[in-house]
Amino acid sequence: MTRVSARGSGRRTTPPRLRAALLSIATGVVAVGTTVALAASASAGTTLGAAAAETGRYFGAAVAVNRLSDAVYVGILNREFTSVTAENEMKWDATEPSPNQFTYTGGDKLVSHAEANGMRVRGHTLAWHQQQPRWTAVLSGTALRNAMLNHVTQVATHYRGRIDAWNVVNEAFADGGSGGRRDSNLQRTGNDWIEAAFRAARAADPGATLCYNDYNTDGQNPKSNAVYAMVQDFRARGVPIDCVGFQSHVTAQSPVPSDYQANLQRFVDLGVEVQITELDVEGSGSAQADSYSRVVRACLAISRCTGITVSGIRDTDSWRASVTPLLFDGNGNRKAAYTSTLDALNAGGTTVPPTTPPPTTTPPPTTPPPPPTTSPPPGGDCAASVSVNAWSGGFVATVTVTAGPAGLDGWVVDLTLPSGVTVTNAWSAQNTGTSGAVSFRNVSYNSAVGAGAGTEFGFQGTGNGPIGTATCARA
Ligand code: 9MR
Repeated sequence: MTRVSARGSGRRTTPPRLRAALLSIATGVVAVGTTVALAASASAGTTLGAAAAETGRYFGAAVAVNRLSDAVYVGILNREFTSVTAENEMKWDATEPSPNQFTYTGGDKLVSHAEANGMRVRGHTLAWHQQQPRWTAVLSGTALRNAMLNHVTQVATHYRGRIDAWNVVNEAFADGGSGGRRDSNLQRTGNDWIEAAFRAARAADPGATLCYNDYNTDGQNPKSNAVYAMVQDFRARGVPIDCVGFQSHVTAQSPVPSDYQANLQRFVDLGVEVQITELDVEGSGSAQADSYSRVVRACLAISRCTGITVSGIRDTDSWRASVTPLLFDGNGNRKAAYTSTLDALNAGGTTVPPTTPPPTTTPPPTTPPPPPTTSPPPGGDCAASVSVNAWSGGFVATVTVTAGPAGLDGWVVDLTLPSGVTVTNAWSAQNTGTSGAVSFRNVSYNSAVGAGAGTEFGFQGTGNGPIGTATCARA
């Protein structure tokens, strides 16, 4: 394992190449003094990645796997960048084209390329209203919630230990002045879907920095205020969020706001780190160069702004190619924006605080998934049947409560979990206890169940089953 880190601040450590650059700078300072230290900095700062490393930051790019066969593209990537973000390869449509059938071909190639070249990986993205597979379109309610949580868990588990930061949830807030959530199929599963996704991601990969990522949040405005309120609430309630990603798509209509830095700072003051995640700037020449420089300087002024990612390499690689938003032209030549970015990185700033080692974690067990368990059919007040979707080290359980002939107005389901199994998250029921004897009580909307009818709730956990038999009683 090459990386370790503390909760909430660069949870994994620096990859080998970056670490070597940092070490050589530190050694220069200690052993030989200022002159040599400057020489080491000057030499280290001839690329974006090395210049950012001088202050402990990464400099990354969104990468499309199908371009890894382009020698010019790969040459720039390997020379300049110390982090990669999957442009599309880790999205829901790419990784789970059919329900519970996962394909990691593109994402795995990207991670392997990054690891072979000492780069970090930003995972993008686990839960988003766009780029979902077709099959989610017919789902809603508990079924969609379960599918989302299973997706988060499976993908984060697959990449556990190899992802520096995950964009767990992407673009969940509405544009404009409403200051509220975006309406989406995920939002309609209940307002708590975002925290459920973060809890699932933490359980699946405890070492990854977990980020909420959005656009049009670059200054203080109704949208960023709404994200701010969510982060404040999550931190107060212990929902596992470590980071906020600011996409920073700069256009003529949406220039770098004057309070860009102050806005980053107020999020840092909530206890999260911030990252610039999809930076690109419409335009050309000195105006474009100046905008890049302003964003970089703002990040470097904030010690817990831990890295910057641009949303591609050459202008022609961009999803907005027509507005030439990137640092290299279509031929791979450095633009004025490249020089201003490099200069801003080399001008220095705050240093990202050092990280501390994570708690020791036990390796994931490898026993087979537990079978579904069922309680006796309803003869009395109610019955509970459990179906389990398990993988090595974790599971999602869906429980159906079926009312007996008299119907129900309140119910409780009891389970005794085997040693090593812990409930991390429940939905459509309130749990008491997380291990051993655990009870799940109805929430307000599903207390009443008609005679012979059923209602569903679910929970997610770590460890390996069997889960045990569920019993249901009138509450
Ligand atoms: O760069 C991505 C592009 O290749 C895709 O066609 C596009 C489809 O939505 O998504 C682009 O990236 C998006 C990113 O994942 C999230 N922020 C906005 C970007 C544009 O939608």
